[in-house]
Amino acid sequence: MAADCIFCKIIGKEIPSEFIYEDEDMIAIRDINPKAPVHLLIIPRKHIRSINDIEACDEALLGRMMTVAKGLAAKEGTDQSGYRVFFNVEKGGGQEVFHLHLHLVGGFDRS
Ligand code: DGP
Repeated sequence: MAADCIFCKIIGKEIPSEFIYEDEDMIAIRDINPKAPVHLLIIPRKHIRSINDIEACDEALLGRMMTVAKGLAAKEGTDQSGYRVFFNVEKGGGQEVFHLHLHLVGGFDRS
């Protein structure tokens, strides 16, 4: 846990937030400022600043984050219509919260 990290505080339940999903390695919450009808954040419990800071020992965790994203997309009903998964990396990449998180954005109406 990192001091003054909002996502560490959410994970530690110091700040209340509904967990859409949780397991021993990660949680998922709804983005407070959604950019689409479905906008989830998949957040590892381990404090990693950004993709720039991942190590070989994190490879399995990152892979599982993708599998969880796929499952959540199906649960949210956006698996067939389509969705995006992405990391913002550091300020220039649009990152605002410096605790690694995978965005899952979907539910677009492209009909
Ligand atoms: P990024 O720009 O990739 O660092 O995305 C951070 C996202 O986190 C941003 O879309 C807003 C969201 N966010 C920030 N603080 C909170 C919070 O306290 N609760 C929730 N649910 N989302 C938050």
